[in-house]
Amino acid sequence: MALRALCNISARPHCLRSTTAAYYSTPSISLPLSESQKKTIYALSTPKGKGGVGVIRISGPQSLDAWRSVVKSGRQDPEPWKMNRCKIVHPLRKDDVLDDGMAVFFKGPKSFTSEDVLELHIHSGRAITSSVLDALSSIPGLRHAEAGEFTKRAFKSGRIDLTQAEGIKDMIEAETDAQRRIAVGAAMGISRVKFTELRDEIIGCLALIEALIDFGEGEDIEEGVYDQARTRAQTLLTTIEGHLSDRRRGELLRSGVRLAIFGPPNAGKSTLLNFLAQREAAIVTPIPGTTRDILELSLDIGGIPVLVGDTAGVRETEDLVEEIGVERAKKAVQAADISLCVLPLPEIRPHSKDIRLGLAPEIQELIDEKTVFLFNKADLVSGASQNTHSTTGTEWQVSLSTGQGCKAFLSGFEKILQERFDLSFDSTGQDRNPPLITHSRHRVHLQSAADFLRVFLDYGSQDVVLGAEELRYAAQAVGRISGTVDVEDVLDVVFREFCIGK
Ligand SMILES: Nc1nc2c(ncn2[C@@H]2O[C@H](COP(=O)(O)OP(=O)(O)O)[C@@H](O)[C@H]2O)c(=O)[nH]1
Ligand SMILES: [Mg+2]
Repeated sequence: MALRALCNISARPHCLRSTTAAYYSTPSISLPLSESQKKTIYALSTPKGKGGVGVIRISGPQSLDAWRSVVKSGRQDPEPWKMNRCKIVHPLRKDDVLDDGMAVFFKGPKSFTSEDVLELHIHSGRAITSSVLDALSSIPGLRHAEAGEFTKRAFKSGRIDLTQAEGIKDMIEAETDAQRRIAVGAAMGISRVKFTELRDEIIGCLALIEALIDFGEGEDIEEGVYDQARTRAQTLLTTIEGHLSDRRRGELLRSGVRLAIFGPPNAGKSTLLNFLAQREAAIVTPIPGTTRDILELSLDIGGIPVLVGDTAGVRETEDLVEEIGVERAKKAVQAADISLCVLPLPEIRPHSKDIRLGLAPEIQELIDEKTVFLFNKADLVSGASQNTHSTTGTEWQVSLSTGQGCKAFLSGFEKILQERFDLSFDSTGQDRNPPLITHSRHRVHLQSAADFLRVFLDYGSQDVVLGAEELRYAAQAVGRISGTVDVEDVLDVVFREFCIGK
C-alpha cells in the first residue's frame, strides 16, 4: 500500500509537469488570439451596396501577410505605392477567385495610418464584398476595424492631430460648399498650425517665466523678462478673445444655422418649407393643425447650411397631441439661431405700424430680435405688393401659391443670413475670414486657456511660480484641442534656445 501510494505521489507531479509543459510550449496547441491582440484591422472603406468600385482597407503589421494570402498578381510581394492588377483569392482555397480587381500596398510609415496598409479595389457588390471580407477574417491576426479606427491610428502615430481628424470626418459629411471649405482646410492642417502657434506662444511665455524662477531677473538673465512675458501673454489673450467673439461662425458654418419657421396655423409654414426644399417634404392641407411635430430638413440656402424646422401652428388648443406639438414649436423657436414668423397677410391689419398688434399673445411672446417676417397669401389681398408694411429688410410679402415676391424674399433672406452670421464670401467664393473655432470642443478649451491667461496676468511679478502654473494650464488647454497635452517636450526645445546668462 505504502509503496503504491509512494508511486502515485511520484507519478502525479511528473504527469502534471508534462501536461503543463505541453499546454504552454507545444506549438501545435495555441490559444486563439484575443481581439485586442490582433493588431491588423480591415474594413470596407466605401459605402455598402452596388457600385463600380469598392475599396477594402487593411492596416497593421500583417498587411503584407494579407497581400500574400489573398492577392494573386504574378509576383510574391508588392511593389509599394503601385497599383497592381490582380485576382483576389481565398487564403485557404487559392483557386477560388473571389474577384478580379486591383491592389495597392503602402509601406509604412508612408501611409495614412503610418502602418503598412493594403488596399483592395474590388467590384462593389454584396456577394463580392462579403466574400473578400470573409477571406480576410480567416487570416490569423486580422480583425474587423472599429468605427474611425484607421483615423485613430493616424492620430496615434502623430500623422494627424485631432483637428485634422475632425476635418476628415467633416469632409465626408459636408453638404454645402462652405462646409467643404472648412473641412478641407482643417484636414489639411490649417487649424493645426494655428492652434500650434497659439500653444507655442504660451510656452514661449512660460519659458520666460521658468527662466526667471530658475535664475532670477538681473542676476543671470537680462532685465525686463517678466514684462516681456506679460506683454506677450496680453497679446495672446487679445488674440484668443478675438477668436472667441466670432459669433460662433465656424460652428454655424459647419453644423448649420438653426432656422425655426413658426406662426399661427394655416399661414403657409409647411408650404414655405416645401418651397425652400423644392419638394413636398411637409404635408400641406387647408386644415389648421395639420403639422403636429417638428419636421427638420438640412438645406443649402445661398451656400449656407441651414437646419430648417417646420413647426406646429402656435395656438390655444384642447387637443393633447397638438398641444405637445405647440410646446415643441415654442422650444424650437427659442433654441433657433434665427426664426421666421409666417403670417397670413389677409388676416394682418393693413398698414399697421407694429406687426405684433392683432397677433395672438402666444405668437407675440415668441417674437424677438432673431425674428424675421413673411406675410404670405398676398394673392388674396388686392394690391398686396404695394402694401407698405415697414421695410426694415426683415419682412417680405409673398404668395407661396403664385410665386409672387418669392425671388425677392429668397435673395433678401440669404442676405440676412450672411449678414447676421457673418457668413459672406468674396466673389471667388473664398471665405474672407476663415474661422478658427469650428467645434464647440475648441471653444471650451480656448475659453479655459483665456481664463488661465487672465489669472496669470492678475498675478504680479512676486507670484511667478503661481503664474507659471497658470501658463502651463493654458498651454495644456490649447493642447487638448489638437490632442497634444505634454508641455514639457516643447518647453525643453524653447528653453534650450533661450538666451541665459550675461
Ligand atoms: N391662397 C393661398 N393659399 C396658400 C398660400 N400658401 C399656402 N396656402 C394654403 O394654405 C393652406 C395651409 O398651408 P400650410 O402650409 O399647411 O400652412 P401651415 O399650417 O402654416 O403649415 C393650404 O391649403 C395651402 O395650400 C398662398 O400663398 N396663397
Ligand atoms: Mg404646417
